[in-house]
This record gives sequence, C-alpha cells and structure tokens, in this order.
Amino acid sequence: MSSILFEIKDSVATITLNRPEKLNSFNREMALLMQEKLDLCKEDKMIRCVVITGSGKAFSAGQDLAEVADPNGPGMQRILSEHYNPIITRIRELKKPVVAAINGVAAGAGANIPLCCDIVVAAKSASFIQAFSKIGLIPDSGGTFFLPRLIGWQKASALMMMGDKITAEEADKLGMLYKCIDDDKFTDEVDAIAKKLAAMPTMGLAYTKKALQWSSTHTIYEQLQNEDKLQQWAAATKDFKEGVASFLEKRPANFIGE
Ligand code: LHQ
Repeated sequence: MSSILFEIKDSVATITLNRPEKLNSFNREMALLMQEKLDLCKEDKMIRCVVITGSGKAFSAGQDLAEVADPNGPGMQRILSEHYNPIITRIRELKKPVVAAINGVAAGAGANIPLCCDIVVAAKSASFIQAFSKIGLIPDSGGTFFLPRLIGWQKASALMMMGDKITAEEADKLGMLYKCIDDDKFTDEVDAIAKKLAAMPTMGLAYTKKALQWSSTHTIYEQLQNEDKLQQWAAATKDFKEGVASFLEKRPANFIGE
C-alpha cells in the first residue's frame, strides 16, 4: 500500500497520508510522494480544490523519529530542505484552495503543515501538539511563521515551549481552525466544503491567497497597491464576467476556473 493515497473526484483531489500504523508520520518516501502529488495538483487543470487528510486514527505524528535515528536515513540536514520545506512551498504556491481536514492527532510537522493550508477543519476528536520541544527541537514546517499570526505570539510561544496537547475545540477557540466538526458529520462536511470550493472562481481564490500572503510582508500602502494589481488580474478572468452576468441575469453562476 502506498504511503500517500491520491483520488480525484468532482474536481477535488484528496491526498491521504497513509502510514496508519505509524500514525502517518512522515518518512522520506512519504514526503517525496506528497510533493509529487502536489505537483500533479498544480498541473491538472481539472483539479480545482485539494484536500489533505490522514488515514486511520491520526492526521500525522510529524517526522518518523525512527528514520531520524536511522544511520542510513536521510539525516537531519536534508529533512527540512528536501522533505518539509518543499511541501509548505508547494501548498502556498498552489493557485488552488487547499483544505486540511484533520481527522485525528496532529503532532510536530503534522501539526504545522495544516497551518499553511487555506482552510483548516478538524473533527471534534482531533488534537494538536507542538511536539518539537519535547525532543529538543524547534518548531518547523512554517509553524513559527503561521502559528503566532493565527493565535498571537504569547499563545504560540507557550504552546511551542510547553508542548501541550490541545483539543480541536480549543484549537478552534484559539483561531487555528475554520471549523470544528462533530466526528459523525466530518467526512460529509469536508466533502461539501471541498465541492463548494471546486465550483468557485478558482483564479479569484488564488489571488485571494496571494493577497493574504503578501499582507504579512508589506506595509498598508504597498498592500493597497497589491490589492489593486490582484483585483485587475481577477477582473480579467472569465469567471469574473460570468459572476457579474449571472448576478444580473438572476441565475446560478457556472464558473470554469479560468
Ligand atoms: C511514531 C511516531 C513518530 C515514528 C507515533 N515517529 N513512530 C523536523 C526536522 C528533522 C527531524 C525531526 O523532525 C522534524 C519535524 C517533526 O515533526 S519533529 C516532531 C516529531 N513527532 C513527535 O515527536 C511526536 C511523537 N509521537 C507522539 O508524541 C505520540 O505518538 C502522539 C501524541 C502523536 C500520539 O500518541 P498516542 O495516540 O498515544 O500513540 P502512540 O504514541 O502509542 O503511537 C502509536 C504508534 O505510532 C507507536 O508505534 P508502536 O509500534 O509502538 O505501536 C508509535 O511509536 C508510533 N509513532 N509517532 N513521530
């Protein structure tokens, strides 16, 4: 069985982390396969939304620590530069919405990869843990960038240093999630969110993603110019024309993602 499952249905690609017996912890093979699948999502025009989830009881326990300890493993120096950083970069640069669907425990890099996604939802029974401090490491996979921006410096600093496990409901209250969903409704609700996103004006969503990202490194004056530029790009899409036409004609829009 592959360590990454990949399915495309109704313009939604689902990437499932699939090493359930190791709580979907990442080894090199799984990290490289995930990069490959994200590249596929970028190339395939039919795909208009990506969902990342885990199989079994975990989302992901982060780095496979047995691989770190293995003298024949990739070694610490390559793990971030060749495994996690290219995953985070691919997700941020993908011109399509990426939904992290947290089905269970998310620890270490497994807790931080979701934070870079555009929409994060979690089942009520899921949990999050910045496990790094417990083994003497620093939070990686973009966690030091995203977590303080999502929940504030103090909460981020404390969670990262204390290594507390927090429930999905706590994560929701802190601002890490879009929604916390009852377990029995989780799959259906994730499907509904993904289907909705896949039918929306994809380029408009891509430019929204870009605008939000630029906001973290630009002044208000620069950001007003960025919005101006991105709005021109959005207005040049076929979907903008369709959006306005469908509104004026009082009919549902048929967006094509261009
Ligand atoms: C695991 C793992 C795991 C291997 C559970 N590896 N087997 C970047 C730079 C370079 C290097 C290092 O890493 C990084 C990024 C990172 O992600 S660092 C953080 C790495 N992750 C952790 O430190 C989390 C370790 N795991 C845990 O703390 C617990 O397993 C959690 C809290 C996630 C879940 O606890 P439980 O539900 O009680 O499950 P469990 O501990 O019993 O685990 C079940 C099995 O999965 C068990 O195997 P076994 O053969 O005994 O049944 C664990 O050994 C295995 N597993 N995490 N990361």
